[in-house]
Amino acid sequence: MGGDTAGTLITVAPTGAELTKADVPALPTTLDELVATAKACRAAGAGMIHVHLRDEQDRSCLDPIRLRDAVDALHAETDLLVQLSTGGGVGDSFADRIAVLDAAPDSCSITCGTVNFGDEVFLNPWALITLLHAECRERGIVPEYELFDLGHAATLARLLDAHGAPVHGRVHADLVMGVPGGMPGTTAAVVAVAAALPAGATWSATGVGRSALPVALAALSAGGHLRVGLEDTVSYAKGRPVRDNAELVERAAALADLAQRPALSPAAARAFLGLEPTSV
Ligand code: KMH
Ligand code: ZN
Repeated sequence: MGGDTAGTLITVAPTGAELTKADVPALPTTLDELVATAKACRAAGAGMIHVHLRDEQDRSCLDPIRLRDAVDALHAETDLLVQLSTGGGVGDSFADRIAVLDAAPDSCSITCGTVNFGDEVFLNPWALITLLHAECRERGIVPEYELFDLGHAATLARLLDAHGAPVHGRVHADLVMGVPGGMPGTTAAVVAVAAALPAGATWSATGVGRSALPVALAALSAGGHLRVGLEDTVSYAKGRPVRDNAELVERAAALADLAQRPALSPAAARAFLGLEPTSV
């Protein structure tokens, strides 16, 4: 299944594109809040941050200048790997989603197929997937292939067969589980998707909502890595809202310690994903 590293890559997804600050006050929606969140999550054990930005109206924002500013600020203030979302929100155009790469992140998400997304549809046609994959290789950006369904693992295999490996040859996927319309956040689904990945691929998993803990525990036991954050989970336990993103990273790091696969530092995460060490 891949992913048999001695440590655990913990990615924090602090904001997402769907929840509102009014509903979830702990959501970091300004650049200052994002940087403060990144520092706290770094201290708690995160190695990478998965970034969505918001505009003044709290909507998904793919403004190229703001994205560049965010990547620069996160690199200046932390040593986290910076992963930009090319998924954006369901209403974002393909052109804007592709232009995200101009901000030169370390990594970006590439979702490997269309999926029902609650009452909406998250569109990821083959042509968009192949274009993002090719652009990432051209620009030296490490993709993280987002899989919302078992069929997306088949699309990832097809992509690598037809268009070759990503830059540095490392294939890393992220299983996003429990989205209404996607695969369920269950141990059985973790095992099925992990088994369907291309040989040698590594993977993280995140469970939306109440599937957060079952998915994290299943992922650790199956050799996978962890993504946590308010993008996916707003309840820490039944009836108890998450305090902030760092609380979710702390819990993930504690689980990784228990599994005797402690959190990878950003430098170790960089090596794990095949990226060159930073010069600082
Ligand atoms: N906001 C979702 C529609 C990604 O970041 O690449 C898409 C998403 C996936 O969050
Ligand atoms: Zn995302």
